[in-house]
Amino acid sequence: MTVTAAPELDVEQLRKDFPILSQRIRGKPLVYLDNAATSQKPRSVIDAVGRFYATENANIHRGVHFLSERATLAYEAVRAGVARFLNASSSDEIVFTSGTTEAVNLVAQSWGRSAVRAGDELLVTAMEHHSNLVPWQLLAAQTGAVVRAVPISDAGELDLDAFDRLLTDRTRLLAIAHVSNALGTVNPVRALVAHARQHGLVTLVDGAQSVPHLAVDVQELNCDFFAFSGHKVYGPTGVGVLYGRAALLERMPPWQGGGDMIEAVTLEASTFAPPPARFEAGTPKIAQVIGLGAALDYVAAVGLAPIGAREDELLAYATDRVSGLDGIRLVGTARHKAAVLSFVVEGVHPHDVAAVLDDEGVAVRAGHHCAQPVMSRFGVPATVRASFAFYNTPEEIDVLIRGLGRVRTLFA
Ligand code: C6P
Repeated sequence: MTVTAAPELDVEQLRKDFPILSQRIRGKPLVYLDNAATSQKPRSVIDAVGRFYATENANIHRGVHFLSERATLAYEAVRAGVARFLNASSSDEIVFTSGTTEAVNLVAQSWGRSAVRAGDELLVTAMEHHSNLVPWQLLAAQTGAVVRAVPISDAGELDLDAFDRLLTDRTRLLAIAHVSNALGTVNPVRALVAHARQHGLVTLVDGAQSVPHLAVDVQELNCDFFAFSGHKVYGPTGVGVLYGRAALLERMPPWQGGGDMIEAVTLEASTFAPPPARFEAGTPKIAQVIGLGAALDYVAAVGLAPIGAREDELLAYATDRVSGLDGIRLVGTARHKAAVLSFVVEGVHPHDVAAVLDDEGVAVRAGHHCAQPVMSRFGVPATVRASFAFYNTPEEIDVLIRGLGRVRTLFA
């Protein structure tokens, strides 16, 4: 078998697609290294949303007039596009949500409230974002179930022996991040999902941080649910996706009631539409979905393989340069990582580091990254996190390194 290397991207040219990147911040060129929080948007996405409002805006699934029909077709075409993007077997398995957070809450409240009983166990990992932890804690409080977490090693990898030990005959669910937002670890989700399914568990993969960097095939992963957010994959805020295996979605009750999710309503009772409409109560995020469609088209045109390859190079370069600096400790040194470099500077609070970097035009995130259990595991209140997209450059990483040098001088 011959392995074809991913083609090189013309990054200089591609950067021109992102109007925000040419800005100056505090008089310095913007160095945007906060892509795990949200990625920047290409012109095609900005234009798609603007064009929708300027020429196509109408509510969907409700009108017989021209605009409504056209908007409905456009919205449903994106659903089909998302199904192709994730390789779902049908677009009926794609539910639009406001983001990963809402997708996980939907599963917890719909599947969870109907399937989980007192004493059942819900297995997560110690590296989950709060969005894939708190909804399960809420479900546990509502049902009497118990949340258990797979511990992580000093490198930020899952303890797979502990994973085995934590699977009991009471475990009902595995909910796991594909890629950790705080550590960058890429988890072996395919193997873990396979193992969990052998034990009869329902499986949910939080793909918020994987979808922008890796090609995802939900049939290959064989998970029951997969969630991601549009805004981290070059799309608008306010829209996300829940993939759900048809057989499960069909059995799940609605979690929110309102327009568009019903079949028939009387004053006494209602019957409900089949999925995915059952889970999309109220006027949907129409313009955002259109923008998400444009974002996925953009990603397809650039290519996820070259995007991932480029980001791996950036991460390797940044890891090498940052670890060469005195007084810096990396948090998260897993063998398989994607696009995230978390670290602490000895004796300097991460917020101070980020403020100095901001003065240099460098945008990073400092804080607990909505993953407080990860911070506790590594004994730090917070980290500085530089996170990369394909449009970043080694020269931008050099600016980060110079900024960190300035931190050392200021706080020596
Ligand atoms: N992480 C970060 O800076 P929403 O907010 O619903 O779009 O995504 C939530 C979420 C869920 N899972 C993971 C792994 C995530 O990284 C995020 C969002 C951002 O790391 C904002 S806190």
